[in-house]
Amino acid sequence: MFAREDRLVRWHLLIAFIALAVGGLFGPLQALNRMGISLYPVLGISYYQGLTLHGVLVALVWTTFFICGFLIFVTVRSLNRSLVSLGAAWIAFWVMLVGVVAAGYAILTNQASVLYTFYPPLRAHASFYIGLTLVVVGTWILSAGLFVTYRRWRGQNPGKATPLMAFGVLVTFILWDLATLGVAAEMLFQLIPWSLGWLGGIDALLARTLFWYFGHPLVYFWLLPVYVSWYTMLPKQAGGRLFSDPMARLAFLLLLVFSVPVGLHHQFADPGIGHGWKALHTILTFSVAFPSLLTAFNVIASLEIGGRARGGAGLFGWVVRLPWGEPSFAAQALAMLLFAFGGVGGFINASYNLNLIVHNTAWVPGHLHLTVGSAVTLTFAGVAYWLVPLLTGRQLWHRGLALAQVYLWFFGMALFSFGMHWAGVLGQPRRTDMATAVYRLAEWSVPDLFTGVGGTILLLSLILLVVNVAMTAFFAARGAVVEMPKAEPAGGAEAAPWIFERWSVWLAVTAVLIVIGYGPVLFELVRTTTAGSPPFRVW
Ligand code: HAS
Repeated sequence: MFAREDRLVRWHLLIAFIALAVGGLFGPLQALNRMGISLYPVLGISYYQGLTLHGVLVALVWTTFFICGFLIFVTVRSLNRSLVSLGAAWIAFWVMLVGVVAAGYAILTNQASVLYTFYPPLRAHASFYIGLTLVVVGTWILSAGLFVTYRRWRGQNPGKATPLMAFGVLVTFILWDLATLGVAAEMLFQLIPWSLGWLGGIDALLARTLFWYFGHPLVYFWLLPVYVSWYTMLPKQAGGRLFSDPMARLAFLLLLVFSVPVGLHHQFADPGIGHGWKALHTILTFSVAFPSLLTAFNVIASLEIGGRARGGAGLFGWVVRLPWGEPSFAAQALAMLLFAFGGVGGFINASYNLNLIVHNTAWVPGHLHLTVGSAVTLTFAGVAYWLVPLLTGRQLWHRGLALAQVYLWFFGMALFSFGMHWAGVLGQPRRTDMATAVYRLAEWSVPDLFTGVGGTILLLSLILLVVNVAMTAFFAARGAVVEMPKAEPAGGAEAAPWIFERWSVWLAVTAVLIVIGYGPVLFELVRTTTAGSPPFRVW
Protein backbone atom coordinates (compact mmCIF):
# COMPACT_ATOMS: atom_id res chain seq x y z
CA MET A 1 0.00 0.00 0.00
CA PHE A 2 2.87 2.38 0.73
CA ALA A 3 5.18 1.21 -2.05
CA ARG A 4 6.25 4.75 -2.99
CA GLU A 5 7.11 5.69 0.57
CA ASP A 6 8.88 2.38 1.07
CA ARG A 7 11.19 3.16 -1.83
CA LEU A 8 12.21 6.37 -0.08
CA VAL A 9 12.70 4.49 3.18
CA ARG A 10 14.97 1.99 1.39
CA TRP A 11 17.16 4.83 0.13
CA HIS A 12 17.47 6.28 3.62
CA LEU A 13 18.49 2.90 4.99
CA LEU A 14 21.00 2.39 2.18
CA ILE A 15 22.81 5.63 3.03
CA ALA A 16 22.54 4.87 6.75
CA PHE A 17 24.17 1.46 6.41
CA ILE A 18 26.91 2.76 4.08
CA ALA A 19 27.71 5.38 6.73
CA LEU A 20 27.69 2.77 9.48
CA ALA A 21 29.90 0.42 7.48
CA VAL A 22 32.52 3.03 6.59
CA GLY A 23 32.40 5.01 9.83
CA GLY A 24 32.22 1.89 11.95
CA LEU A 25 35.45 0.53 10.49
CA PHE A 26 37.32 3.43 12.04
CA GLY A 27 35.97 2.62 15.50
CA PRO A 28 38.18 -0.39 16.25
CA LEU A 29 41.16 1.68 15.13
CA GLN A 30 40.40 3.92 18.09
CA ALA A 31 40.11 0.95 20.41
CA LEU A 32 43.43 -0.51 19.26
CA ASN A 33 45.04 2.90 19.55
CA ARG A 34 44.23 2.83 23.28
CA MET A 35 46.29 -0.36 23.46
CA GLY A 36 49.20 1.41 21.82
CA ILE A 37 48.62 -0.03 18.35
CA SER A 38 48.26 2.68 15.71
CA LEU A 39 47.05 1.65 12.27
CA TYR A 40 46.52 5.21 11.07
CA PRO A 41 49.95 5.55 9.41
CA VAL A 42 49.20 2.36 7.46
CA LEU A 43 46.07 4.04 6.07
CA GLY A 44 47.90 7.29 5.49
CA ILE A 45 45.59 9.33 7.69
CA SER A 46 45.96 11.08 11.02
CA TYR A 47 44.38 10.01 14.29
CA TYR A 48 42.07 13.03 14.17
CA GLN A 49 41.00 12.49 10.58
CA GLY A 50 40.10 8.91 11.51
CA LEU A 51 38.21 9.99 14.61
CA THR A 52 36.31 12.65 12.66
CA LEU A 53 35.30 10.10 10.01
CA HIS A 54 34.14 7.75 12.75
CA GLY A 55 32.19 10.34 14.75
CA VAL A 56 30.54 12.16 11.85
CA LEU A 57 29.58 9.03 9.92
CA VAL A 58 28.22 6.99 12.80
CA ALA A 59 26.96 9.60 15.27
CA LEU A 60 25.53 12.03 12.72
CA VAL A 61 24.94 10.33 9.36
CA TRP A 62 24.03 6.74 10.33
CA THR A 63 21.61 7.89 13.01
CA THR A 64 19.97 10.71 11.05
CA PHE A 65 19.35 8.71 7.88
CA PHE A 66 18.13 5.64 9.76
CA ILE A 67 15.81 7.74 11.92
CA CYS A 68 14.34 9.69 9.00
CA GLY A 69 13.73 6.49 7.03
CA PHE A 70 12.32 4.58 9.97
CA LEU A 71 10.04 7.41 11.04
CA ILE A 72 8.65 7.92 7.52
CA PHE A 73 7.82 4.21 7.57
CA VAL A 74 6.21 4.46 11.00
CA THR A 75 4.24 7.62 10.20
CA VAL A 76 2.50 6.39 7.09
CA ARG A 77 1.62 3.05 8.63
CA SER A 78 0.47 4.31 11.99
CA LEU A 79 -1.70 7.05 10.47
CA ASN A 80 -2.61 4.74 7.61
CA ARG A 81 -2.18 7.48 5.05
CA SER A 82 0.42 8.47 2.48
CA LEU A 83 2.76 11.38 2.93
CA VAL A 84 1.09 14.61 1.97
CA SER A 85 3.98 15.38 -0.38
CA LEU A 86 6.25 12.56 -1.36
CA GLY A 87 8.10 14.97 -3.65
CA ALA A 88 9.04 17.19 -0.72
CA ALA A 89 10.28 14.16 1.18
CA TRP A 90 12.50 13.21 -1.76
CA ILE A 91 13.82 16.77 -1.94
CA ALA A 92 14.63 16.50 1.77
CA PHE A 93 16.51 13.27 1.14
CA TRP A 94 18.59 14.73 -1.70
CA VAL A 95 19.39 17.89 0.25
CA MET A 96 20.64 15.71 3.10
CA LEU A 97 22.66 13.55 0.75
CA VAL A 98 24.29 16.52 -0.98
CA GLY A 99 25.13 17.78 2.50
CA VAL A 100 26.78 14.50 3.43
CA VAL A 101 28.83 14.53 0.22
CA ALA A 102 29.96 18.12 0.84
CA ALA A 103 30.96 17.40 4.44
CA GLY A 104 32.52 14.09 3.41
CA TYR A 105 34.64 15.82 0.78
CA ALA A 106 36.12 18.11 3.44
CA ILE A 107 36.82 15.25 5.83
CA LEU A 108 38.29 12.88 3.23
CA THR A 109 40.62 15.58 1.90
CA ASN A 110 41.80 16.21 5.48
CA GLN A 111 40.39 19.71 5.56
CA ALA A 112 37.98 19.06 8.43
CA SER A 113 39.66 16.97 11.10
CA VAL A 114 37.66 18.79 13.74
CA LEU A 115 35.71 15.83 15.21
CA TYR A 116 31.95 15.49 15.30
CA THR A 117 31.52 18.39 17.72
CA PHE A 118 33.54 20.74 15.44
CA TYR A 119 34.57 23.07 18.28
CA PRO A 120 36.13 26.32 17.09
CA PRO A 121 38.73 27.76 17.01
CA LEU A 122 39.67 24.61 15.07
CA ARG A 123 38.54 25.60 11.58
CA ALA A 124 37.33 23.25 8.89
CA HIS A 125 36.79 23.87 5.17
CA ALA A 126 33.53 25.74 4.57
CA SER A 127 32.03 22.77 2.71
CA PHE A 128 32.07 20.81 5.99
CA TYR A 129 29.87 23.35 7.75
CA ILE A 130 27.69 24.01 4.70
CA GLY A 131 27.26 20.26 4.20
CA LEU A 132 26.15 19.63 7.76
CA THR A 133 23.80 22.62 7.54
CA LEU A 134 22.21 21.08 4.45
CA VAL A 135 21.66 17.84 6.35
CA VAL A 136 19.72 19.82 8.95
CA VAL A 137 17.78 21.74 6.29
CA GLY A 138 16.79 18.42 4.72
CA THR A 139 15.43 17.17 8.04
CA TRP A 140 13.42 20.39 8.42
CA ILE A 141 11.80 19.83 5.03
CA LEU A 142 10.99 16.24 5.97
CA SER A 143 9.59 17.17 9.35
CA ALA A 144 7.37 19.86 7.81
CA GLY A 145 5.93 17.22 5.49
CA LEU A 146 5.31 14.84 8.39
CA PHE A 147 3.61 17.57 10.45
CA VAL A 148 1.28 18.46 7.57
CA THR A 149 0.51 14.78 7.04
CA TYR A 150 -0.42 14.54 10.72
CA ARG A 151 -2.60 17.65 10.51
CA ARG A 152 -4.54 16.14 7.63
CA TRP A 153 -5.03 12.98 9.68
CA ARG A 154 -6.14 15.03 12.67
CA GLY A 155 -8.63 16.95 10.51
CA GLN A 156 -10.25 13.69 9.46
CA ASN A 157 -10.09 12.12 12.92
CA PRO A 158 -11.26 14.75 15.37
CA GLY A 159 -11.31 13.66 18.98
CA LYS A 160 -9.37 10.47 18.29
CA ALA A 161 -6.16 9.77 20.24
CA THR A 162 -3.06 10.02 18.06
CA PRO A 163 -1.69 6.51 17.53
CA LEU A 164 1.22 6.05 19.94
CA MET A 165 3.70 5.45 17.10
CA ALA A 166 2.78 8.70 15.42
CA PHE A 167 2.82 10.43 18.81
CA GLY A 168 6.46 9.37 19.22
CA VAL A 169 7.29 10.59 15.71
CA LEU A 170 5.77 14.00 16.37
CA VAL A 171 7.68 14.46 19.61
CA THR A 172 10.91 13.37 17.91
CA PHE A 173 10.65 15.92 15.13
CA ILE A 174 9.35 18.79 17.28
CA LEU A 175 12.29 18.21 19.60
CA TRP A 176 14.66 18.05 16.64
CA ASP A 177 13.39 21.24 15.06
CA LEU A 178 13.72 23.16 18.33
CA ALA A 179 17.18 21.74 19.00
CA THR A 180 18.61 22.42 15.58
CA LEU A 181 17.90 26.14 15.97
CA GLY A 182 21.03 26.26 18.12
CA VAL A 183 23.37 24.64 15.63
CA ALA A 184 21.76 26.57 12.76
CA ALA A 185 22.59 29.83 14.56
CA GLU A 186 26.14 28.64 15.19
CA MET A 187 26.57 27.68 11.53
CA LEU A 188 24.94 30.72 9.94
CA PHE A 189 26.24 33.49 12.20
CA GLN A 190 29.59 32.08 13.21
CA LEU A 191 31.13 29.02 11.55
CA ILE A 192 30.18 29.49 7.89
CA PRO A 193 31.08 33.21 7.61
CA TRP A 194 34.25 32.57 9.61
CA SER A 195 35.31 29.62 7.45
CA LEU A 196 34.73 31.72 4.33
CA GLY A 197 36.99 34.41 5.74
CA TRP A 198 34.22 36.97 6.20
CA LEU A 199 34.84 37.09 9.97
CA GLY A 200 38.34 37.51 11.36
CA GLY A 201 37.69 35.71 14.64
CA ILE A 202 35.22 33.53 16.44
CA ASP A 203 33.79 33.57 19.95
CA ALA A 204 34.51 29.96 20.90
CA LEU A 205 32.46 30.00 24.11
CA LEU A 206 29.35 31.29 22.34
CA ALA A 207 29.82 28.68 19.61
CA ARG A 208 30.17 25.84 22.14
CA THR A 209 27.09 27.02 23.98
CA LEU A 210 25.03 27.11 20.80
CA PHE A 211 26.42 23.70 19.90
CA TRP A 212 25.39 22.12 23.21
CA TYR A 213 21.99 23.81 23.05
CA PHE A 214 21.66 21.44 20.09
CA GLY A 215 24.01 18.68 21.19
CA HIS A 216 22.15 17.32 24.15
CA PRO A 217 18.65 17.16 22.64
CA LEU A 218 20.46 15.53 19.71
CA VAL A 219 20.97 12.48 21.94
CA TYR A 220 17.24 12.32 22.59
CA PHE A 221 16.57 12.66 18.87
CA TRP A 222 18.59 9.43 18.63
CA LEU A 223 16.78 7.87 21.58
CA LEU A 224 13.14 8.71 20.84
CA PRO A 225 12.83 6.45 17.75
CA VAL A 226 14.32 3.70 19.91
CA TYR A 227 11.53 4.29 22.42
CA VAL A 228 9.03 4.15 19.54
CA SER A 229 10.27 0.63 18.87
CA TRP A 230 10.52 -0.40 22.54
CA TYR A 231 7.01 0.83 23.34
CA THR A 232 5.02 0.12 20.21
CA MET A 233 6.73 -2.87 18.61
CA LEU A 234 8.94 -4.84 20.99
CA PRO A 235 6.15 -5.90 23.41
CA LYS A 236 4.48 -7.60 20.44
CA GLN A 237 7.76 -9.30 19.50
CA ALA A 238 7.97 -10.53 23.09
CA GLY A 239 4.49 -12.00 22.80
CA GLY A 240 2.90 -9.45 25.10
CA ARG A 241 1.32 -6.02 25.27
CA LEU A 242 2.43 -2.54 26.20
CA PHE A 243 1.92 -2.20 29.95
CA SER A 244 0.76 1.44 29.90
CA ASP A 245 0.04 3.54 26.84
CA PRO A 246 -0.61 6.78 28.81
CA MET A 247 2.65 6.38 30.72
CA ALA A 248 4.48 6.03 27.41
CA ARG A 249 2.89 9.24 26.17
CA LEU A 250 3.86 11.01 29.37
CA ALA A 251 7.47 9.85 28.93
CA PHE A 252 7.54 11.20 25.35
CA LEU A 253 6.13 14.56 26.48
CA LEU A 254 8.55 14.90 29.39
CA LEU A 255 11.42 14.19 27.03
CA LEU A 256 10.17 17.00 24.82
CA VAL A 257 9.84 19.47 27.68
CA PHE A 258 13.14 18.77 29.43
CA SER A 259 15.54 17.83 26.62
CA VAL A 260 16.77 21.24 25.51
CA PRO A 261 17.63 23.38 28.57
CA VAL A 262 20.23 20.90 29.86
CA GLY A 263 23.17 21.46 27.49
CA LEU A 264 25.32 23.25 30.06
CA HIS A 265 26.05 19.88 31.67
CA HIS A 266 28.53 19.49 28.80
CA GLN A 267 30.11 22.78 29.81
CA PHE A 268 30.57 22.44 33.57
CA ALA A 269 34.29 22.99 33.03
CA ASP A 270 33.85 26.01 30.74
CA PRO A 271 34.58 29.41 32.25
CA GLY A 272 32.35 32.37 31.46
CA ILE A 273 29.03 30.76 32.43
CA GLY A 274 27.72 31.32 35.96
CA HIS A 275 27.51 28.43 38.43
CA GLY A 276 23.82 29.13 39.03
CA TRP A 277 22.99 28.38 35.39
CA LYS A 278 25.03 25.19 35.52
CA ALA A 279 23.17 24.17 38.67
CA LEU A 280 19.82 24.83 36.98
CA HIS A 281 20.83 22.67 34.03
CA THR A 282 21.91 19.95 36.46
CA ILE A 283 18.44 19.86 37.99
CA LEU A 284 16.85 19.78 34.55
CA THR A 285 19.24 17.00 33.47
CA PHE A 286 17.99 14.83 36.32
CA SER A 287 14.47 15.76 35.21
CA VAL A 288 15.11 14.60 31.65
CA ALA A 289 16.41 11.26 32.96
CA PHE A 290 13.09 10.68 34.74
CA PRO A 291 11.12 9.72 31.57
CA SER A 292 13.80 7.11 30.87
CA LEU A 293 13.17 5.67 34.34
CA LEU A 294 9.45 5.60 33.45
CA THR A 295 10.42 3.86 30.24
CA ALA A 296 12.48 1.28 32.10
CA PHE A 297 9.48 0.48 34.30
CA ASN A 298 7.01 0.40 31.42
CA VAL A 299 9.06 -1.73 29.02
CA ILE A 300 10.15 -4.20 31.68
CA ALA A 301 6.51 -4.60 32.75
CA SER A 302 5.55 -5.10 29.08
CA LEU A 303 8.24 -7.73 28.63
CA GLU A 304 7.04 -9.44 31.78
CA ILE A 305 3.54 -9.65 30.30
CA GLY A 306 5.10 -11.28 27.23
CA GLY A 307 7.31 -13.65 29.22
CA ARG A 308 4.39 -14.79 31.38
CA ALA A 309 2.17 -15.24 28.32
CA ARG A 310 4.88 -17.56 27.00
CA GLY A 311 4.64 -19.68 30.13
CA GLY A 312 7.20 -18.03 32.39
CA ALA A 313 6.44 -18.37 36.10
CA GLY A 314 7.93 -17.19 39.36
CA LEU A 315 9.83 -14.01 40.02
CA PHE A 316 12.22 -14.24 37.06
CA GLY A 317 10.97 -17.27 35.11
CA TRP A 318 9.40 -14.91 32.55
CA VAL A 319 12.84 -13.52 31.64
CA VAL A 320 14.03 -16.94 30.49
CA ARG A 321 10.90 -17.43 28.38
CA LEU A 322 11.46 -14.29 26.33
CA PRO A 323 12.44 -14.99 22.69
CA TRP A 324 16.20 -14.65 23.18
CA GLY A 325 16.76 -16.70 20.02
CA GLU A 326 15.05 -14.09 17.82
CA PRO A 327 17.69 -11.63 16.55
CA SER A 328 15.37 -8.66 16.42
CA PHE A 329 14.10 -9.15 19.96
CA ALA A 330 17.49 -10.11 21.42
CA ALA A 331 19.15 -7.05 19.89
CA GLN A 332 16.69 -4.69 21.53
CA ALA A 333 16.56 -6.43 24.91
CA LEU A 334 20.36 -6.49 25.08
CA ALA A 335 20.40 -2.85 24.01
CA MET A 336 18.20 -2.12 27.02
CA LEU A 337 20.54 -3.91 29.37
CA LEU A 338 23.52 -1.92 28.13
CA PHE A 339 21.48 1.26 28.30
CA ALA A 340 20.74 0.68 31.96
CA PHE A 341 24.49 1.03 32.63
CA GLY A 342 24.73 3.96 30.24
CA GLY A 343 21.93 5.65 32.17
CA VAL A 344 23.69 5.20 35.49
CA GLY A 345 26.82 6.68 33.91
CA GLY A 346 24.69 9.58 32.72
CA PHE A 347 23.70 10.37 36.31
CA ILE A 348 27.37 10.43 37.26
CA ASN A 349 28.16 12.73 34.35
CA ALA A 350 25.34 15.03 35.34
CA SER A 351 26.57 15.42 38.92
CA TYR A 352 28.61 18.59 38.88
CA ASN A 353 31.36 17.42 41.23
CA LEU A 354 31.69 13.93 39.72
CA ASN A 355 31.69 15.39 36.24
CA LEU A 356 34.89 17.25 37.04
CA ILE A 357 36.58 13.86 37.52
CA VAL A 358 35.32 12.19 34.35
CA HIS A 359 35.01 15.15 31.96
CA ASN A 360 37.24 14.85 28.91
CA THR A 361 38.45 11.42 29.99
CA ALA A 362 37.96 8.05 28.27
CA TRP A 363 34.90 7.64 30.55
CA VAL A 364 32.82 9.87 28.24
CA PRO A 365 33.28 7.75 25.08
CA GLY A 366 32.58 4.78 27.37
CA HIS A 367 29.23 6.40 28.22
CA LEU A 368 28.37 7.38 24.68
CA HIS A 369 28.98 3.88 23.36
CA LEU A 370 26.51 2.43 25.88
CA THR A 371 23.92 4.97 24.78
CA VAL A 372 24.18 5.88 21.12
CA GLY A 373 26.45 2.92 20.34
CA SER A 374 24.22 0.38 22.10
CA ALA A 375 20.75 1.55 23.08
CA VAL A 376 20.42 3.21 19.68
CA THR A 377 22.61 1.30 17.26
CA LEU A 378 21.83 -2.19 18.55
CA THR A 379 18.11 -1.37 18.59
CA PHE A 380 18.31 -0.09 15.02
CA ALA A 381 20.07 -3.34 14.07
CA GLY A 382 17.19 -5.22 15.68
CA VAL A 383 14.68 -3.11 13.76
CA ALA A 384 16.61 -3.68 10.51
CA TYR A 385 16.29 -7.44 10.96
CA TRP A 386 12.54 -7.20 10.30
CA LEU A 387 12.38 -3.92 8.41
CA VAL A 388 14.81 -4.79 5.61
CA PRO A 389 13.00 -8.07 4.77
CA LEU A 390 9.68 -6.20 4.87
CA LEU A 391 10.93 -3.46 2.55
CA THR A 392 12.63 -5.75 0.05
CA GLY A 393 10.37 -8.77 0.15
CA ARG A 394 13.46 -10.93 0.71
CA GLN A 395 14.01 -13.24 3.65
CA LEU A 396 16.59 -12.44 6.30
CA TRP A 397 19.73 -13.85 4.72
CA HIS A 398 21.19 -15.61 7.75
CA ARG A 399 19.29 -15.80 11.04
CA GLY A 400 22.12 -17.57 12.87
CA LEU A 401 24.67 -14.93 11.90
CA ALA A 402 22.21 -12.22 12.90
CA LEU A 403 21.94 -13.78 16.33
CA ALA A 404 25.71 -14.11 16.58
CA GLN A 405 26.05 -10.47 15.59
CA VAL A 406 23.71 -9.36 18.33
CA TYR A 407 25.43 -11.27 21.13
CA LEU A 408 28.90 -10.30 19.86
CA TRP A 409 27.86 -6.66 19.96
CA PHE A 410 26.61 -7.07 23.51
CA PHE A 411 29.77 -8.76 24.81
CA GLY A 412 32.11 -6.62 22.73
CA MET A 413 30.43 -3.45 23.93
CA ALA A 414 30.37 -4.61 27.55
CA LEU A 415 34.16 -5.18 27.45
CA PHE A 416 34.89 -2.05 25.45
CA SER A 417 32.86 0.33 27.55
CA PHE A 418 34.03 -1.24 30.81
CA GLY A 419 37.62 -0.59 29.69
CA MET A 420 36.87 2.98 28.68
CA HIS A 421 35.04 3.82 31.92
CA TRP A 422 37.82 2.26 33.97
CA ALA A 423 40.60 4.06 32.10
CA GLY A 424 38.61 7.26 32.43
CA VAL A 425 38.47 7.17 36.21
CA LEU A 426 42.20 6.51 36.13
CA GLY A 427 42.57 9.81 34.30
CA GLN A 428 43.11 8.66 30.71
CA PRO A 429 42.15 11.51 28.36
CA ARG A 430 39.64 11.10 25.55
CA ARG A 431 40.36 12.23 21.98
CA THR A 432 44.08 11.64 22.34
CA ASP A 433 46.45 9.55 20.25
CA MET A 434 47.47 7.15 23.00
CA ALA A 435 49.82 5.20 20.75
CA THR A 436 52.22 8.14 20.62
CA ALA A 437 51.45 9.65 24.06
CA VAL A 438 54.63 9.77 26.12
CA TYR A 439 52.76 9.91 29.41
CA ARG A 440 51.00 6.54 29.24
CA LEU A 441 50.49 5.20 32.75
CA ALA A 442 51.16 1.56 33.62
CA GLU A 443 47.78 1.22 35.36
CA TRP A 444 45.99 1.95 32.09
CA SER A 445 47.26 -1.29 30.51
CA VAL A 446 44.56 -3.65 31.79
CA PRO A 447 41.59 -1.35 31.05
CA ASP A 448 43.09 -0.67 27.62
CA LEU A 449 43.19 -4.40 27.00
CA PHE A 450 39.44 -4.59 27.69
CA THR A 451 38.91 -1.67 25.31
CA GLY A 452 41.05 -3.14 22.53
CA VAL A 453 39.59 -6.66 22.75
CA GLY A 454 36.04 -5.30 23.04
CA GLY A 455 36.58 -3.02 20.05
CA THR A 456 37.87 -5.92 17.96
CA ILE A 457 34.80 -8.01 18.81
CA LEU A 458 32.66 -5.04 17.83
CA LEU A 459 34.39 -4.93 14.46
CA LEU A 460 33.48 -8.56 13.86
CA SER A 461 29.89 -7.86 14.88
CA LEU A 462 29.71 -4.82 12.61
CA ILE A 463 30.93 -6.83 9.63
CA LEU A 464 28.29 -9.51 10.32
CA LEU A 465 25.58 -6.87 10.54
CA VAL A 466 26.51 -5.05 7.36
CA VAL A 467 27.03 -8.25 5.35
CA ASN A 468 23.73 -9.70 6.56
CA VAL A 469 21.78 -6.53 5.79
CA ALA A 470 23.40 -6.19 2.35
CA MET A 471 22.82 -9.85 1.48
CA THR A 472 19.23 -9.60 2.69
CA ALA A 473 18.59 -6.46 0.70
CA PHE A 474 20.10 -7.60 -2.58
CA PHE A 475 20.62 -11.36 -2.79
CA ALA A 476 18.48 -13.34 -0.32
CA ALA A 477 15.59 -15.54 -1.40
CA ARG A 478 12.43 -13.68 -2.25
CA GLY A 479 9.07 -14.35 -0.66
CA ALA A 480 9.45 -12.95 2.84
CA VAL A 481 6.12 -12.43 4.56
CA VAL A 482 6.91 -9.91 7.28
CA GLU A 483 4.60 -7.53 9.06
CA MET A 484 5.42 -4.52 11.12
CA PRO A 485 5.17 -5.63 14.77
CA LYS A 486 2.42 -3.59 16.42
CA ALA A 487 1.94 -3.91 20.15
CA GLU A 488 -1.50 -3.41 21.59
CA PRO A 489 -1.66 -1.62 24.94
CA ALA A 490 -2.80 -3.59 27.98
CA GLY A 491 -4.71 -0.46 29.06
CA GLY A 492 -6.50 1.66 26.44
CA ALA A 493 -5.04 4.87 25.02
CA GLU A 494 -8.35 6.55 25.89
CA ALA A 495 -7.12 6.56 29.51
CA ALA A 496 -4.60 9.26 28.58
CA PRO A 497 -5.62 12.73 29.80
CA TRP A 498 -6.94 15.01 27.06
CA ILE A 499 -4.13 17.46 27.66
CA PHE A 500 -1.64 14.99 26.19
CA GLU A 501 -3.09 15.83 22.77
CA ARG A 502 -2.82 19.61 23.18
CA TRP A 503 0.41 20.25 21.28
CA SER A 504 0.20 24.02 21.70
CA VAL A 505 0.33 23.59 25.48
CA TRP A 506 3.44 21.37 25.35
CA LEU A 507 5.12 23.64 22.87
CA ALA A 508 4.45 26.62 25.11
CA VAL A 509 5.78 24.85 28.23
CA THR A 510 8.87 23.72 26.31
CA ALA A 511 9.48 27.20 24.94
CA VAL A 512 9.15 28.81 28.38
CA LEU A 513 11.62 26.37 29.89
CA ILE A 514 14.09 26.97 27.06
CA VAL A 515 13.81 30.73 27.53
CA ILE A 516 14.40 30.37 31.29
CA GLY A 517 17.26 27.90 30.90
CA TYR A 518 19.04 29.52 27.98
CA GLY A 519 17.69 33.04 27.52
CA PRO A 520 19.84 34.91 30.06
CA VAL A 521 22.92 32.76 29.33
CA LEU A 522 22.81 33.41 25.60
CA PHE A 523 21.87 37.05 26.07
CA GLU A 524 24.92 37.58 28.26
CA LEU A 525 27.24 35.70 25.91
CA VAL A 526 26.03 37.68 22.90
CA ARG A 527 26.19 40.96 24.85
CA THR A 528 29.79 40.36 25.88
CA THR A 529 30.98 38.70 22.68
CA THR A 530 34.41 39.71 21.43
CA ALA A 531 36.19 39.69 18.08
CA GLY A 532 37.22 36.20 19.14
CA SER A 533 39.94 33.80 18.20
CA PRO A 534 41.71 33.43 14.86
CA PRO A 535 41.36 30.02 13.23
CA PHE A 536 43.64 27.13 14.12
CA ARG A 537 44.61 24.17 12.04
CA VAL A 538 46.59 21.75 14.19
CA TRP A 539 46.52 18.70 11.97
FE1 HAS B 1 24.75 11.32 27.85
C1 HAS B 1 27.76 12.97 27.42
C2 HAS B 1 24.31 12.85 30.87
C3 HAS B 1 21.67 9.81 28.18
C4 HAS B 1 24.86 10.38 24.54
N1 HAS B 1 26.06 11.60 26.29
C5 HAS B 1 27.25 12.28 26.34
C6 HAS B 1 27.88 12.20 25.06
C7 HAS B 1 27.03 11.51 24.23
C8 HAS B 1 25.91 11.12 25.02
C9 HAS B 1 27.20 11.22 22.76
O1 HAS B 1 25.48 15.23 32.35
C10 HAS B 1 29.26 12.75 24.71
C11 HAS B 1 29.23 14.12 24.10
C12 HAS B 1 30.63 14.53 23.75
O2 HAS B 1 31.14 14.04 22.73
O3 HAS B 1 31.21 15.33 24.48
N2 HAS B 1 23.31 11.30 29.29
C13 HAS B 1 23.34 11.96 30.45
C14 HAS B 1 22.15 11.62 31.23
C15 HAS B 1 21.42 10.75 30.47
C16 HAS B 1 22.13 10.57 29.25
C17 HAS B 1 21.80 12.11 32.59
N3 HAS B 1 23.52 10.28 26.62
C18 HAS B 1 22.28 9.78 26.94
C19 HAS B 1 21.70 9.16 25.79
C20 HAS B 1 22.59 9.31 24.76
C21 HAS B 1 23.73 10.03 25.30
C22 HAS B 1 20.33 8.50 25.78
C23 HAS B 1 22.52 8.89 23.35
C24 HAS B 1 21.53 8.24 22.80
N4 HAS B 1 25.84 12.65 28.93
C25 HAS B 1 25.45 13.19 30.11
C26 HAS B 1 26.43 14.20 30.51
C27 HAS B 1 27.41 14.24 29.53
C28 HAS B 1 27.01 13.24 28.56
C29 HAS B 1 26.41 15.05 31.70
C30 HAS B 1 28.65 15.15 29.49
C31 HAS B 1 29.85 14.44 29.97
C32 HAS B 1 31.08 15.31 29.83
O4 HAS B 1 31.57 15.78 30.85
O5 HAS B 1 31.56 15.53 28.71
C33 HAS B 1 20.06 10.17 30.87
O6 HAS B 1 19.08 10.61 29.98
C34 HAS B 1 20.11 8.70 30.97
C35 HAS B 1 18.79 8.12 31.46
C36 HAS B 1 18.75 6.64 31.21
C37 HAS B 1 18.36 5.74 32.09
C38 HAS B 1 18.37 4.28 31.72
C39 HAS B 1 16.97 3.75 31.50
C40 HAS B 1 17.02 2.32 31.08
C41 HAS B 1 16.14 1.76 30.21
C42 HAS B 1 16.24 0.30 29.86
C43 HAS B 1 15.76 -0.52 31.00
C44 HAS B 1 15.45 -1.90 30.59
C45 HAS B 1 16.11 -2.95 31.02
C46 HAS B 1 15.61 -4.25 30.50
C47 HAS B 1 17.25 -2.86 31.95
C48 HAS B 1 17.90 6.11 33.44
C49 HAS B 1 15.03 2.55 29.60
C50 HAS B 1 16.20 -5.40 31.11
C51 HAS B 1 15.31 -6.55 31.13
C52 HAS B 1 15.22 -7.47 30.17
C53 HAS B 1 14.51 -8.69 30.48
C54 HAS B 1 15.78 -7.32 28.84
